[in-house]
Amino acid sequence: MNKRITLVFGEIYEGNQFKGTELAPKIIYEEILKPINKQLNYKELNYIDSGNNETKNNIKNYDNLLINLAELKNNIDYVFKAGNFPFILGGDHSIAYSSVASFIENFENGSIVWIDAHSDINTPLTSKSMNAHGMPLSSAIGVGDPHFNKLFNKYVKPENIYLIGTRDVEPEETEIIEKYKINNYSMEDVKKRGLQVIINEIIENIGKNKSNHIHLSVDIDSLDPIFIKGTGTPVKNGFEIKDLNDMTGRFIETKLVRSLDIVEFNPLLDDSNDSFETVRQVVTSVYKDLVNNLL
Ligand SMILES: [Mn+2]
Repeated sequence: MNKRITLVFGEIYEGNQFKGTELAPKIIYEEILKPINKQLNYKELNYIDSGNNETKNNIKNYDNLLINLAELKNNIDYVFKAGNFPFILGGDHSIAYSSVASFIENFENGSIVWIDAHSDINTPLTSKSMNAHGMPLSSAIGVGDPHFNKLFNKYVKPENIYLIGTRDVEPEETEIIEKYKINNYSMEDVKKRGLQVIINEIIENIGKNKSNHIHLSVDIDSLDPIFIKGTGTPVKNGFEIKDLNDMTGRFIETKLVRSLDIVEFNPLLDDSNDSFETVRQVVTSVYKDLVNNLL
């Protein structure tokens, strides 16, 4: 098979409250992926830029975000059309409007595995912060902001969404999760039932729903803040790095993963460089698993 990974940069910060996440894609590319790629002696790694357009109207970044997310989606569409694997480097989690929209257009009945401390399913009616990175999943199922919904030509079936590691979910989000029967495996569930049991159950359910395709969205704030200070909305009681790497590995081994995001690393909030080391471990693990299993 001649499939190859194409990196898609989502240089976007407008979905969250801090500048900085727009810097992560280039840092991850230069400092982490280029060296691994050399080590693996793997084909040349291509990338496409998106998200650094000038702001016209910065009111809650609405217009600017829509322009940048549309560009990012086009770039991901292009990677799929070329028969390649889009590996999307955020950016804040708003980049997932684009990655999920493109994925679901390409893969009918696809599943979304969302590893995150938050459920990111607020709507403009429920959100307190009005930051778009807390809302992509509401648009993915067609109940979010009407203009952001329009990024989607098709919506994701709510029963095909799997949240893992949640521990900061607002009551209004819980209502949406319950109303639409979204699968929510909280951190409490993970601790009670065990991570492997939950991963097995998700993989089994994806099979039962005859969904042969997965988009994996990895928010770095799923990790415990001990490992990742360099992120805008850390929440305690998160995953160990090893657990996150095991988890992404298990999903990638199914060979059903068609696209993948890594989001919310903010180099400007990383005062000790420890967070960068964490990101290096996570990105390296994911990249090696992709190269070994999919290509
Ligand atoms: Mn998130």
